[in-house]
Amino acid sequence: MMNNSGKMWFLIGALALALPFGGAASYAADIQERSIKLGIGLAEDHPQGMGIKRFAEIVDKKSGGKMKVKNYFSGAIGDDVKMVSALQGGVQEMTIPSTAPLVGMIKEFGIFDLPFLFNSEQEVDAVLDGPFGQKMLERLPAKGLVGLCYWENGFRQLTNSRRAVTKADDIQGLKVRVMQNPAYLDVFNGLGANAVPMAFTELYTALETRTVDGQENPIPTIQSSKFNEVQKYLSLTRHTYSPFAVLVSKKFWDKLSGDEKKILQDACIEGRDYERKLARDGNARILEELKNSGMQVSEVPPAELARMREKVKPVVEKYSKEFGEDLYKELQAEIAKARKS
Ligand code: TK8
Repeated sequence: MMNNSGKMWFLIGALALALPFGGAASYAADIQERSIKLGIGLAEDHPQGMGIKRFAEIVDKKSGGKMKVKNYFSGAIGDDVKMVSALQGGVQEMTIPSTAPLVGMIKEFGIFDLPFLFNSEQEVDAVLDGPFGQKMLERLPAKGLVGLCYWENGFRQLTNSRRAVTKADDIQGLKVRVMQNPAYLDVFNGLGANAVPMAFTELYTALETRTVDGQENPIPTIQSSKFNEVQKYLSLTRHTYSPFAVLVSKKFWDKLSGDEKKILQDACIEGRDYERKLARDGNARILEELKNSGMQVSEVPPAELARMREKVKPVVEKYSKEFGEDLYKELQAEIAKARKS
């Protein structure tokens, strides 16, 4: 039994613990000790890597130090596909893959891989952060995953070790690694490449040993994965925009209280704004650094981009049907709305 002064000290002690971490609100909240393993494919100095460090700090702070996020970088605990299945199995709590590797499981996510959909980041944000993006995330729980929000991988650019690609025909015959889904494969074959699907974790070696000639990824990824060491030519094609989906294991999510869920949800949004800003503010500087490191950077004239678009038209038609014509129309309508505003 506690006496009165014991009770008082107990209360003061509890308050002293709660106050530095946001005061009365977190004192009242239903938060338990949680440990969250979060793995990504990219390196620590990529905006995504810095984003997950920030995410961990936010979760720590909001939970009064109870929820701990432990980060793993550079595919240290598996590639995207492997980590997604670890989430489904409940042996890993979080990962943030590009949406493309999810397509084997939820084919509709392939809609984001259709080339030349988005023109600007403003359109991207409007669609992903709006009802369309949300609707896509709602497909995840049926597969044992919960999607919190979208971060930025970015507009993808083509690199290779053989020749400067400045026109559509230059892609002809290049062996290009693509993300692991059939739409991506067909798009690059449609552009004239020999497309080779491969996990991102194997890509550096494949480029180094010239198992493939090229690959395509956003500028920050090309740098943080050091592809400039093994790729001479970079073409500014912006052919697709890759979102990152912030995923939580549903098995883990279902154990969380409302307060704990809200912490992760809010931290996803704060982390997103931070990560997107880093990626976007860094693009021009990183491109300069890539040039200075010896990469030859080529612009691709609008007329040639239009030819590329023309070449892949049949692929887009085929897959927009496969992913659902209504879904595709809805996406187009959302983009058109964003374009006007
Ligand atoms: C990182 C991947 C990567 C993606 C790819 O895990 O596979 O090319 O762009 O960033 O998600």
